[in-house]
Amino acid sequence: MKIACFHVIGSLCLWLCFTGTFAQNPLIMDQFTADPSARVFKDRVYMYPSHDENCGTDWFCMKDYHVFSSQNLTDWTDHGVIISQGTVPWVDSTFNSLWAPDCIKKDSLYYFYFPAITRNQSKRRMPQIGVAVSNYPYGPFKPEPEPMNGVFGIDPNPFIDKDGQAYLYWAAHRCLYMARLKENMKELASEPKEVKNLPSGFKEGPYLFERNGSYYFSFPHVIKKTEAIVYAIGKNPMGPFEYKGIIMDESPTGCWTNHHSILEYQGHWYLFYHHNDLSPDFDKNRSVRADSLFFNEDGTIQKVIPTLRGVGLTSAMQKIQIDRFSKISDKGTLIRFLDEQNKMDGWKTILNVKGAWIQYNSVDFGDQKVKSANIKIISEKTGHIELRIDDVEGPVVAHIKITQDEDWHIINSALDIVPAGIHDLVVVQESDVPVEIDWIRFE
Ligand code: FUB
Repeated sequence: MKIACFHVIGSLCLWLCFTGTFAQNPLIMDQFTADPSARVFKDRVYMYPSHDENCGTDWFCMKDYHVFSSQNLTDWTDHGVIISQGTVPWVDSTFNSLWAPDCIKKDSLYYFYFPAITRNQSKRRMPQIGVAVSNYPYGPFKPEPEPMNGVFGIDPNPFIDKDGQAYLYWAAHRCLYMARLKENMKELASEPKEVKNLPSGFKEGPYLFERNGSYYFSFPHVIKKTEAIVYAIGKNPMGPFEYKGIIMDESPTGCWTNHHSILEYQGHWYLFYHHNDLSPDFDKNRSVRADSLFFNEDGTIQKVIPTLRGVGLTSAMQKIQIDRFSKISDKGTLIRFLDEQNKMDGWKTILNVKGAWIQYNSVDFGDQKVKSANIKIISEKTGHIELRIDDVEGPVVAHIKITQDEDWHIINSALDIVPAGIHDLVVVQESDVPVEIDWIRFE
């Protein structure tokens, strides 16, 4: 799972970057990304994440922002850097403090909101929130010379209601705040007001959206040890909001932060969030993910269970990274990094014993065009695996003889049956010979 990217010339990068093919979680594999604010602009999803780096300290290091976009939630284009701390007049770039951003369109302009530590503060080092404006969702964005007046804090989230009134939500002092925005989207039209009646405890990263006349106010909240994502519902963008519960439990991998956005795209709802998939030992280097989100009939939100498979279809003719599985056998299947020293190379699947299996859902085989399967594999002995569809007991698509080779090699095998349309793919170990699989691709 690698991405190639041409050189990006500052914020002038428009469509210069190669389109990667990442159907799975995490969505971006060539850099650390966090705090995804996903928006639909002109039938395309644009994702504005923070950009984590490892600067050798034990804290966040965030110097710039990229924007990514996708039409199918599978293939993501990196449009390059849209804002860099050194080019924003009011930002103190010794702090590497470009935390969670968001973007919204009003009339024909795109307003990008971002927090940072400002220059010219005497003692207080409280971040402020600034705005940058563009004619396009992918930039170039022109930052305002000064941060917004009176907005001290992080994690800005703009919202425009159906009547055209705009609002800004943000986090400060472990609490959440809101205010109306002026027509120009750059100034507050009302005094900041704390969002009340929320559960006690650390809160940040607010995200407000409207559905069927209800205003969903969602936010990361430390209930036990780390951040869960929770929500409240109100009848007005300024509340009051009634607390409703958890959208996503705290990270099973121990990532302390989570930060999200929720959007409807082509009739489906999605939760964008982050975990620390590519940096299991340092949770300040995070990676964005997406999973489907569903509502109950009464408008409440069903809990989202994080998956590796993520969202979107994977073409059978792309490299199918089966380690981003949907289901896995109870015994005999392991997932490991391909190279512990280069984690961005991704993962491999190890099928250790006969009967071990792994399932990868929603593979698009198209219109009966595929004739054979390529599998990138390592095996110390000869053996057999089967490719099945739909289920571990489903029809056998290919019975593949594994040749012995301790180096990665590609085996090509003709198909016994030629699937068409969308199927779940299952790889089943048919011998007691351990095999390591990087990817499978049909042709
Ligand atoms: O990315 C830095 C900070 O971590 C964000 O601003 C918070 O929401 C948390 O995700």
